[in-house]
Amino acid sequence: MIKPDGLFGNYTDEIKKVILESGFSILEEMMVQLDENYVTIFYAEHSKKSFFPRLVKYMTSGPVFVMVLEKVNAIADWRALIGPTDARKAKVTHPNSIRALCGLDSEKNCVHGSDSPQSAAREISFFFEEISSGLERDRLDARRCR
Ligand code: DGI
Repeated sequence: MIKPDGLFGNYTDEIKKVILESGFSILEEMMVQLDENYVTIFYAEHSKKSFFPRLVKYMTSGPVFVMVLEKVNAIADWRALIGPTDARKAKVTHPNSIRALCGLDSEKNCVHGSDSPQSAAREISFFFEEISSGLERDRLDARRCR
């Protein structure tokens, strides 16, 4: 996922280029504006943390761009490519990582990556089944209202 700061900074094309040059295929992609409810579901594991209200504000501050990436060892390789959670640390320890390129700190870190096959399955289904069927419903409702 490219987070709102990645989109605001116009990093999408550059990140997609890195993705393809690193041997990933992009199977699905979608731009979506998250709301508080969606962020609370997506980041349920962090919902009791002190930084959660800031995380919700940030993740709802603009659209996100979500992709399904495919590659042998995709999860570990993508996590290595994005670098550590704190972009300030990434700039020192992983200067070629995506978070070093476009992230700011441990909150505004530009990109997300699933951390296990289980979370990848959950997150792919969340975006490309639950959210996209909701968007399709909204689109059909809007057409019916015209
Ligand atoms: O899987 P990661 O995104 O690398 O890291 P994570 O699952 O530990 O945290 C998820 C997101 O929550 C992270 O990308 C940004 C936010 N976050 C994590 N730790 C902090 C944080 N935000 C703030 N403000 N402070 C933190 O310490």
